[in-house]
Amino acid sequence: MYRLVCVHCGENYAPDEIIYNCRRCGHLLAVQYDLDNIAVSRKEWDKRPLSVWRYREILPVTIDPVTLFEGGTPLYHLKTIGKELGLSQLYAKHEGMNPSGSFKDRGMTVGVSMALQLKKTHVACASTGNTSASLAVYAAKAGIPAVVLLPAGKVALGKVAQALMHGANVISIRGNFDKALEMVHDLCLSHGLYLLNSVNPYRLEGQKTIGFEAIDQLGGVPDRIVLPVGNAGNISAVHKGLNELIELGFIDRLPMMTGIQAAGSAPVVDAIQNNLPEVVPEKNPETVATAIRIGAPVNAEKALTAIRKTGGTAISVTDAEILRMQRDLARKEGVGVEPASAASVAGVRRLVEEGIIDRNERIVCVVTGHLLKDPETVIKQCEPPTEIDADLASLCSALHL
Ligand code: AN7
Repeated sequence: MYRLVCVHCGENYAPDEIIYNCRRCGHLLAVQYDLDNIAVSRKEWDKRPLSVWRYREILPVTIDPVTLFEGGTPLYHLKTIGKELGLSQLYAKHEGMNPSGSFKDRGMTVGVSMALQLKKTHVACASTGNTSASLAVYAAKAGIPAVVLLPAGKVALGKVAQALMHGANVISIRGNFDKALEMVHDLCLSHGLYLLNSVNPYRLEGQKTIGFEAIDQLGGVPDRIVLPVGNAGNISAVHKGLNELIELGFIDRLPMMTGIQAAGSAPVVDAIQNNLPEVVPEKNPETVATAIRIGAPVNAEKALTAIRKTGGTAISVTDAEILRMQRDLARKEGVGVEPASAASVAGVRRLVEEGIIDRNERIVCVVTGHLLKDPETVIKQCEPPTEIDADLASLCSALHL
């Protein structure tokens, strides 16, 4: 009931072909469903638990999926930060509440299931951290080996810990993420491993369910969805999914897709702000938000379309703005996220200040990963615990009582 279609030239491929780029023009492929002939009903969906698999009719997996109960993440109303910004309808979808602590699990439950469906025996990815953690988790669940390539010294501690503990073969390369992706892509083509970066069209199918869930939780389409952008897979996936809901007649408009990047790593923002036809890669991306330290986003073409077609925008925020919002989310809302995730809400603050966001908008920020992913960046921002002798007098004195 689906096929693979080149996002650029429209060339078709069979769903069981192991292919990541169009043979005719080299661009990426997307999954296209025969939506007229798929029996889906919103009523049926509403009966199922909120999760990636609620939407299984428009996912490519036909076998029993490799699942750890991903999705169904909370949508929090950010009352305090919203009030400060004059936004009464500001929400955060906390993707850090997924099994491995990031939104990547939505992609990996589908991607690793597809690896088994396509009879692949080995999986691989390059990663700024979360993709590797998630792949390690789902490969463990599936019982197949995983190879992950990381940029040496630039991956947050929690993510490396996960990739190692869940048993992936973890390789650190002396180079950045963009180089690691190039290498793992070559490895997969030459040695037959199944590539599970966002060039894999099936993985992104899982990620599109973030948008579906947000609409189901809100009871309607938000005016704007704001996402941190690295490789630009997630913003593209959410947009693709919402277009499918339009085609199915389940919704009648799209939210303004809004992408936020870190100032030292912002090629998509440059392309949007300067109205460029395509993204010019940033050779030396740098930011405290290591998850989105990506200079050559492979899904940029789709992301530019998503932003432009929906009247959205893309802006960058500085590391200081990101860290300030990470602290505000933690202390004013009880929402613990990693720096890249705080970028989406920091971007909203900036867009409000610049007068680009209308205060009546209903806004969903996707906060992509959990606070515990990057404990080192957290500890650096906080005062150390007060150490005292183990007696009540010392305790009272430490508490100024
Ligand atoms: C927390 O793990 O690219 O724009 O290799 O970990 O879809 O790339 C992570 C990306 C946002 C950006 N927030 O999403 C990887 C990786 C967090 C992330 C992004 C990432 P895309």
